[in-house]
Amino acid sequence: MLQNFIGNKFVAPVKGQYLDNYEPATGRVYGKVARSTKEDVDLAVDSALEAFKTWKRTTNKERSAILYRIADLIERHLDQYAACESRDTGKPISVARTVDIPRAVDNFRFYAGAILHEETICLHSNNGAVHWSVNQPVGVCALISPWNLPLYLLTWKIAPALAMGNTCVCKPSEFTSASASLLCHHAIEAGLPSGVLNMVLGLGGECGSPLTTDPRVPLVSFTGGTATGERIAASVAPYHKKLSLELGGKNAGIVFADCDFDKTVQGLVAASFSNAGQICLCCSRILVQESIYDRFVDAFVERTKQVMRVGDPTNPETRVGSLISREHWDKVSSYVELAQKEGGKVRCGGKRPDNLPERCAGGYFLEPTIITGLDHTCRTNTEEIFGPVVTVISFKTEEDAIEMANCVRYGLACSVWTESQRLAHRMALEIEAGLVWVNCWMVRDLNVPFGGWKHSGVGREGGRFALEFYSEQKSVTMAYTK
Ligand code: TXE
Repeated sequence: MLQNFIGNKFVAPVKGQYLDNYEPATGRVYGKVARSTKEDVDLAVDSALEAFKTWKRTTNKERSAILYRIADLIERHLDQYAACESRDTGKPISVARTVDIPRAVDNFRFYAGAILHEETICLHSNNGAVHWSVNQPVGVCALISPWNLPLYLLTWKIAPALAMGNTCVCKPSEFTSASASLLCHHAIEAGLPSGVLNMVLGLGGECGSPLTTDPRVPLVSFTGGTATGERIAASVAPYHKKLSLELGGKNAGIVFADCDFDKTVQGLVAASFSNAGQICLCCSRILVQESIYDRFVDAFVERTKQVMRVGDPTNPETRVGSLISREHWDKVSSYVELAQKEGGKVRCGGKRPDNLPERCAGGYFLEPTIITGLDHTCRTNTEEIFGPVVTVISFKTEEDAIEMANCVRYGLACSVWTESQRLAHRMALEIEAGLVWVNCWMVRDLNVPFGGWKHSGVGREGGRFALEFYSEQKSVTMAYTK
């Protein structure tokens, strides 16, 4: 039974109600999650406000030491976290162990180190004054995260928020609250003072919404669907809060005829089907230059069938686990149907695998699906699907590729595959997206700004951009005394 975490204590929701927690790989309920309401949010914000009075006055060195200890504790319990994340999400245990949890550790270490080396502006100008700037904590932060990379995305927010001296109330996804709860145990063990980190569990409409609109909360950081992001932006607008939105994507992979063919096929199979396509950065449209289109499709289908083994997430050999929920499975599958109505041809996948082990008979699995024959402007090619479904489209010229890549309302990420540096440079500048990878995918450095253009988000996090977001900048000007 997962409870709320308020003032360093695990507490039952005020109304005593709970949600069923499903294991997506089996479709069975394996636990309960607190179903919180505004009353619980109020208690959590009270606690965070009280803690802010002292936490904001701690030194960077003190906060850094605690964040390093949290990182060490997650690392020490990596297997426990990985098992918990895999069970809650349906992702392969190998992915949780090598990607999700190590990246959560990195988030804490990165910001624990960054605040020890912070520099601000100080100017002795010739206008009779000295100017300096200071970054001060904002207050209580509302941190709302999704289900696809639960601990990784939540700690991506918690680490910089706490590092800068803020306190927080987190609302993990109702589908995946287990690793967040485990983190609370380790926050206590690491010596995090009471009330600095609070966790309210439950549904977005019932506790996420009162949290984001609480007037005592000056900052909201949200990662999730674009429609939810729109609702949050509208509801917090009257409060003039600091707002960061990391939303959906419809990312293109652009393959030019001069690419390193094998490396490109390999890279795009991973980009399309990692985490069953449930990463906002996954590639969902592959644009291939006409002269190598047929060869590419054949090789891409072949490699997908060969390496993307669907199966029980607890099996270390599994590469693709289940989708997050029955509803999400229905949504993703409905796009496979739509694609066919729109004239598309399913080249592989498109259905539940028929060789799953008995334990997974009721799980939400879908085979990696490749679709060809669609126009780049159809619904399948412009709406976010967020599952193991990718389309392959052919293009003639560089200008066509740019037009096709940019024709969607999203602008999160793109990958370009070519051996020509000049072409890669031109493409990098023409693509309307916050991240462009050339001859690679998902290679990340925490110093780099992260965020989307257009409907993919507002603001940037990562590196110093997150430190700026989680603080208020103040300029002080003091006249020289005569
Ligand atoms: O996300 P939601 P869902 C996309 C993907 C998916 C769609 C919906 O296309 O199919 O979004 O997924 C909380 N006020 N992505 O429904 O609803 C909610 O409880 C405050 C892309 O799971 O956006 C959860 O904690 N909070 C994405 C979080 O918001 C609210 C990752 C995200 O839920 C709220 C996941 C409200 N009114 C899905 N309503 C990415 N960018 O990586 C919900 N929440």
